[in-house]
Amino acid sequence: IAEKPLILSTWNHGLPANAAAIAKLKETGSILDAVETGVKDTELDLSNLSVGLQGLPDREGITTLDASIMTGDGSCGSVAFVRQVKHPISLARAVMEKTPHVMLAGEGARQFAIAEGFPIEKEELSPKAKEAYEKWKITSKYKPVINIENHDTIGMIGMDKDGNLAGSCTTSGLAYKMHGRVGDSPIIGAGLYVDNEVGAATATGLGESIIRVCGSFLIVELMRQGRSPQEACEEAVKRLISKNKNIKDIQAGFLAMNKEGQIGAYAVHPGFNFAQGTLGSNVMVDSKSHF
Ligand code: SD4
Repeated sequence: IAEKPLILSTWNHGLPANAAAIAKLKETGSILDAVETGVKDTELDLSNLSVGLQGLPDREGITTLDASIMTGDGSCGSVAFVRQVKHPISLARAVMEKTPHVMLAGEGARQFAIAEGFPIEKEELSPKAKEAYEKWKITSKYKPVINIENHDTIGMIGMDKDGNLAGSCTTSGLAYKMHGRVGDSPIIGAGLYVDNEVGAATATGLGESIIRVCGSFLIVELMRQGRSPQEACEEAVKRLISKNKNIKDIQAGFLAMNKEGQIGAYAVHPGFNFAQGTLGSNVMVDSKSHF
C-alpha cells in the first residue's frame, strides 16, 4: 500500500510525467489538473514517437492522436483521430468540461479545438518520425512488434490525499495504422476507467486487444467485486489472452490502483514497466507478465 497522494503512469516516460503531475498537485491541489499536466509533458517529448504530434504517422504519413481523461465522479471526455493539436489531453478535458458530449473525433474535434482557441500546428512529421516512415514505406508491412517504440502510450492514474481519483491517457496510436483507426486510449472503459468508489485503471499495448475486453472497465469492476488491483490486472490479461488470436505477437499491459492505495500491474509479455510517484518518491517498477 502506497501513501497518498499517489500517481502511477505507464513506461519510462512516466517518471518525468509523474514529477510534473505531483508538482501540479502541490500547486493547485487538483488531481484532475495533475493527471492532465503530467501527460502534457509526454505529449511534448520529442524523443517519444508514440505520443503527441511527433509520434509515428499512419500509413498515409499523417499523425493522428487519441486521448481521454476521467475523474472519479464519472465525468469524462475524449478525442479520437484528431490532427494538428499539440495537447489532445487538454482538448479531451475541454470536451468533458465544455460540451454535453463525451467524445469528439476527427475534423469535428479539430474544429472544436479551433473554437476553443487551441493552437493548430503545421502538419509535418517530426524529423525522427519522417525518417522512420520513409524506411517503413520501403516494405510497407504492418505487423505490431512487441515493446518497441510503437508501444509506449502514456496512461496515468492518480489519487489525491482525500482519495479522489482521476486518470488520463494519450497516444499517437499504433505506428502505420490505417487512416482513421482509433485505439483503446480514447475509449472510456478500454484505455482508461476511474471510479471514486473503487479505483482506477489504464491500459497500454495493442488497442484492438484491449477494446475487445473493455480492459480498464473490467479491472475496475473486478476490484469492485473484491479483487485486489493485482488480481484484477491478472484476470484482465487472462481474459485478453483468451479473446485474441496470435497472442505471441500482441503486447498489452494494465496498471491499476484501488482507493486504499494498493497497486496492480500485469502484462501479456515481459517488458512492461510503470512509474510510481508520491510526494517524496518517484521510481520505476517492473511489471510481471503472463508469459
Ligand atoms: C493504441 N494503446 O493506440 C495504444 C498504443 C499503445 O503503448 O498503448 N502503445 O493501440
